[in-house]
Amino acid sequence: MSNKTPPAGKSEAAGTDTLDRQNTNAKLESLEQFRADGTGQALRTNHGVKISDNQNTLKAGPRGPSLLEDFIMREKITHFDHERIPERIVHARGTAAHGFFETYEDHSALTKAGFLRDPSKKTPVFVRFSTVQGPRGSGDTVRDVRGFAVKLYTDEGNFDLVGNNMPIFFIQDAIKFPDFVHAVKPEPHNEIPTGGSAHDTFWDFVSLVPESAHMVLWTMSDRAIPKSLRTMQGFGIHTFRFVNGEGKGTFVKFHWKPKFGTCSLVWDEAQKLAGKDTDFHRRDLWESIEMGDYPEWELGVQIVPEEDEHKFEFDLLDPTKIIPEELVPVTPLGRMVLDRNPDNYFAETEQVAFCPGHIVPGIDFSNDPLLQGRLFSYTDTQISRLGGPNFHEIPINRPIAPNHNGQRDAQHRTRIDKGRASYEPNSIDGGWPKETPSAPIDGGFETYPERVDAHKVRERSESFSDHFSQATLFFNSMSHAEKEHIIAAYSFELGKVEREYIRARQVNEILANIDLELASRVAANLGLPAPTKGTVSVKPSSLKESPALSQMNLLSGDIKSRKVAILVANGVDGKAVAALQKALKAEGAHAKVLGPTSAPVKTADGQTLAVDASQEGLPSVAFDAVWVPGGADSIKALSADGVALHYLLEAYKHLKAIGISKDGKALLEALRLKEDAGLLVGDDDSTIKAFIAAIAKHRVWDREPAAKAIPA
Ligand code: HDE
Repeated sequence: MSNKTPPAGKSEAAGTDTLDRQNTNAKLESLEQFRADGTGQALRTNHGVKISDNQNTLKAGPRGPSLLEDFIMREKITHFDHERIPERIVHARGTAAHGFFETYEDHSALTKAGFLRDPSKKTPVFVRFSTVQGPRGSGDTVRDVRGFAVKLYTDEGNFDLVGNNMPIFFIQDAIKFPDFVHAVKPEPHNEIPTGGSAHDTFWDFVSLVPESAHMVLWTMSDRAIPKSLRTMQGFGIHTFRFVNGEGKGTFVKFHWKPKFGTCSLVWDEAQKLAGKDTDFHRRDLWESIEMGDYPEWELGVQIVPEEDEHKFEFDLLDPTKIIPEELVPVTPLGRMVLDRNPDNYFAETEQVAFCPGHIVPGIDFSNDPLLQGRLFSYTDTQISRLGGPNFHEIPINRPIAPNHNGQRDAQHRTRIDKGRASYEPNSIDGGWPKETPSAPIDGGFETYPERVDAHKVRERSESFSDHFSQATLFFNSMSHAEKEHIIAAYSFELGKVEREYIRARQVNEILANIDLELASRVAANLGLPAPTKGTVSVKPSSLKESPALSQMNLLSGDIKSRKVAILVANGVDGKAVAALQKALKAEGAHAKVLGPTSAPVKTADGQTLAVDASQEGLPSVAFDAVWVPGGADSIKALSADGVALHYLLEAYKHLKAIGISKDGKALLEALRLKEDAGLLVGDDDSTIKAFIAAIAKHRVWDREPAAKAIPA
């Protein structure tokens, strides 16, 4: 053993980190070794032996018993036996994509986080979207919160922003999470319902826990049935803290705003889609990336200086409250683009492990008691889900920053650590790896030195006690149509609750404290007496409305990436089809020609027109709008075809834009549908223009009362 003093090592911050920054791309490339392609390769065992027969087990004679010595068969079956890992307890059903984040400018006045300082840098991201209640195989379009979890592989380590598509949560304290999840998950005796909250245990719990009132209202709103994953907002929910190079802290709330606008399905459409295309959301995400309609969001923050912490009517640490954007606008920081689909669902989407505790220098936590509990839960859950503490070595979880330390061994360790010293301090390995002092940039992580001077208590702060004023604010901020949907959603869900005392408690002790009109309308639908007053005195929010909460105000204004069905049959006007396709393409929308079957049709002038699918194969719920071009024979055929008639009726009921050639008036008459702002008859350019404008409005809301009167 040498007794010489080991050479003094350089500070890692000054040396290796600078180099690492330059080498980010090289590191990303080194991850390539984990992506495998079997093209041109021999079939081999996991240990590299070429296989000569993958059809037959080794047997004692062609009709004899199988032999235990068949290591090839045993390896294959053993691996198969263990293919599934425990699914996530919540957020089990998910889908994900790769992309990048880039900051618009240097935000170092706010934070020293490197990925928010250098506009020339593209930080790789992996984003997983999920539903919460249902298991892995459940439907995409159920009424539920959506997870919106972003892993940013920054040069300074991974930053996971593990949020949802709603800006608040059901409970205020982490200790209630298992209770909440047990209540919302399928009931224990029969494992029903799959993917929904319309059942007794959920409503029992939330009607007993008034802090859930605001979030339950959000889940009864259209936000819980998003049109697609790329038309959802995302939120970090908790108040976090930015810390700049001078050590100054600022409270922030994270927001993701989608480029394609924020919009939803209608309830009947969501329910039908759950059967017709269980994979509706994941398919849309996948296809939009394949087609080059890259989903994009703007990351922004609401900024609250520390000295303003107590200036609000609510507590910044209470996760059941928003900061209305009218009080603190969202400051844009940068943009995130998803431009690559995963290669392998299991290796990436299933094995990705998010943890709100994964932060980088420049970002820190607040004392939100829900966030504090989450910091424990996520690492713990990965240990059982991914089989041990080395889940950070799974390729999708690896940071691109180096991660040397003294942690060793345990199940599934893949790194072969060199050197003798797995402890710190050491002198044998030159003292490496060493601590990096905190610094204005590129320093080691240092927790924000918030002063804490208190008694140890199990208590809820008095400032967390208002559970209703922001729920009322949300309800008051909705458009007429959105309010009607909320009333319908409560009525639907509570209508499935078997115990009447639970329905009554939700109406009288929760809804009546939010809005009496809401409570009495729901009560009437349930056959309960209408409450005349609330059960608690609520100090109303001084803000009467927050327009930023209504999705009516959050559309993109264009029709990029929207999908239009063109219904055709033999004898269709081929030129009209081509003109519409051209006009839609110019707007970035996608048209699909749908025939009575998948076979091509003949146009009026004798040409062959290829169809993309049959009308039955791609139902109206898969589209944003429908167009019926002219051609007397085509119209005649469609008018006598129940599938085509149902197609139009359904699109009408789901408040979609519909364009019909003048030739097709008979179709409308047969269905007894009347022209309106989104049901347009004509063939000229101005009709096409009006059709495009109607699609951009997403739905024809004024049609809703008329649509309700039409048979389902
Ligand atoms: Fe989670 N949550 N959660 N959660 N959560 C999980 O972690 C938990 C909460 C969220 O795509 C689990 O890896 C506790 C709020 C998302 O992989 C688990 C509490 C928000 C995802 C867990 C909360 C979320 C999860 C299950 C209360 C919005 C999916 C599997 C203290 C800000 C991430 C897993 C992905 C997943 C625990 C509350 C969002 C069990 C204890 C609030 C998006 O660890």
